[in-house]
Amino acid sequence: MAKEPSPIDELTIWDDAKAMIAKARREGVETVYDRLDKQTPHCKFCELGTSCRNCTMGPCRITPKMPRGVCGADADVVVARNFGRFVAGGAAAHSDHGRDLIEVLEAILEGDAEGYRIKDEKKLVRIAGEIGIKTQGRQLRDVAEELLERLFSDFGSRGKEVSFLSRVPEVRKEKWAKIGVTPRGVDHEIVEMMHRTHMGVDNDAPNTMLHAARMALADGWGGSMIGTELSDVIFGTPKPSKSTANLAVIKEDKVNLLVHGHNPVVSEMILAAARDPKLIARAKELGAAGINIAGLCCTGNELLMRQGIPMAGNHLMTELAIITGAVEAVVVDYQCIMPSLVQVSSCYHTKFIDTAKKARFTGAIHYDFNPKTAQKQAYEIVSLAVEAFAERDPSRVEIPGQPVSIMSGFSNEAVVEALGGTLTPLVDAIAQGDVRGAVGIVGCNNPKIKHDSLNVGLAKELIKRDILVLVTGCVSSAAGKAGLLVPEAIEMAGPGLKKVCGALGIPPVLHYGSCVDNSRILQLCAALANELHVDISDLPVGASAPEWYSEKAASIGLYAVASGIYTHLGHAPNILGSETVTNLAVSGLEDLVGATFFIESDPIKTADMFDARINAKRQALGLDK
Ligand code: CUV
Ligand code: SF4
Repeated sequence: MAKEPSPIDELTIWDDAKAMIAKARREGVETVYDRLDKQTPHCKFCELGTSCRNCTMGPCRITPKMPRGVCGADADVVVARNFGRFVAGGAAAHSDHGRDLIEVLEAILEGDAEGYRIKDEKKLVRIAGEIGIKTQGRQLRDVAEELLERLFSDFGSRGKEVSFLSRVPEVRKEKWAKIGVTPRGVDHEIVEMMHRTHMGVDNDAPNTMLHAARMALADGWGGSMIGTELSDVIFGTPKPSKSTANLAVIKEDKVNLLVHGHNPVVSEMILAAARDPKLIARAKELGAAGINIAGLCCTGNELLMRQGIPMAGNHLMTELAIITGAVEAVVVDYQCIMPSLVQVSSCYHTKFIDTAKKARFTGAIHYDFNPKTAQKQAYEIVSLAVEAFAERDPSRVEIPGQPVSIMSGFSNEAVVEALGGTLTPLVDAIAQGDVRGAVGIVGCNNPKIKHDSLNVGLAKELIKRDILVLVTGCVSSAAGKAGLLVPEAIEMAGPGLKKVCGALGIPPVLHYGSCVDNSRILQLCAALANELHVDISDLPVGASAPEWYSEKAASIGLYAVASGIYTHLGHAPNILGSETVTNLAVSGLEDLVGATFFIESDPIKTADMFDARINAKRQALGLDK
């Protein structure tokens, strides 16, 4: 007998989402929620992390009655290996994205990337200098070429440490060296993890876990940081700007093209093509008022941060956006793109277009996007979207609600500028207690958790307590829709935060970018620690991924902890089958790196935990008596 579908009110906090889930049910379109119902209950062994498929003597399941796999591996070894490979997936995803940006920079320097250029030359020179490249009296091109070589070599296996460790406080680097987690090279650490987790290699759970930390650090201070910094160099460093969010940014009278994925290399070109007068004229010929580019997930964040495009929604809104019936095309690059979007698109007139050789979707229109031909390809893609407008069925269009205003574009450069050129005013505000501390709320949605309930619940609870919130990834759309990303949101904040943000004209929740841009938060923490001559773990800061789902989020969480940042997860990763691994994550790491994970599903209790931690750190710094 088929199960009753879950009541819509329990699935999401948003009216726009509820309206589209109801429409999907009426129209018989399957969504993530239907599939979750079918997959529930999940495999208990996999949930606990105690199933192993690493060789064909197995697969093995570990239980009290069968405490060892065929090879002899116990629950600790199996759980640690599984977690190690899980984090490897995330570190690889961010870092391969980072490498793609180096390749675009290379193509620009070789004159092979029409349409792309170095937009922020000053930043290129600055970051080159930061990693020890001589910049004075040299041509931009020479500096850029050396930077390119250095960043490529950060992926390799000859280095002693990735370049951007130059930003890390010395005390932190000493801690890493002492426990052997200094990240040497991005690919090096990821490959070594695959090696260690082969049968018969690393059979000591804590040892595997430490390597997972090292690999995550190679992501945060390596692959992701390269992704962020080169995106700024090529497409411009974000500055505060206004935009809008939620499904109502999709316009009934326009050609709507949604960009989805993570890498701005494709979507920036799509946006440029959408401004082509010929394409706009053609759209008008077909009866549309124009061409509207809106964002989903992190590609959306990248374009929102730099170009101010509106944000249609986060991870759990991606299917629902198409269900409006008003989307002519979804153009994707890679990561977090549910393969179901091909099926959902086929229920409407929507063209689903993939653009990366390494991320193809059966049933999609494929473009082998590359810097050399990007301009022409982007033109063709937007043209496909425009022509699809003629196929739209107006009787199936329903766009719920009204867009909400948001403010975005808070790079560290922009924040420092807003503060008058240095971080000192922020340090002073923290010292005086107006800003008691800061927490980065990051990561995804997960259909197991009421959509955005924790993301929004936690942000609101923290700003009430004068804790500044920085958001990235899918939490940013959530915060935006909740009205937290505008200066007026200070009305929801505590008195101290209200005073400081009010004076600066900024929101109490700052949109810091996409998932790779969590590296901006790392950099900020390092800069604050350096300014105060302390370690990152001494700062009154925290991180949280309330509704995370992805391997990437696990890597982010782990590099945050390994960098000394106390980190919350709304639900546990699949490690609970090992007491050793679980205890290490939630307490043992404190002694090693000065921070741990904590797992909590209630936003108020989570805020209490951050509060207590921030108080303790403030006292230790002598800020509060
Ligand atoms: Ni990279 S990783 S669901 S889009 S934040 Fe969004 Fe952000 Fe998680 Fe994915
Ligand atoms: Fe089983 Fe060991 Fe093979 Fe894993 S590696 S499947 S535990 S025999």
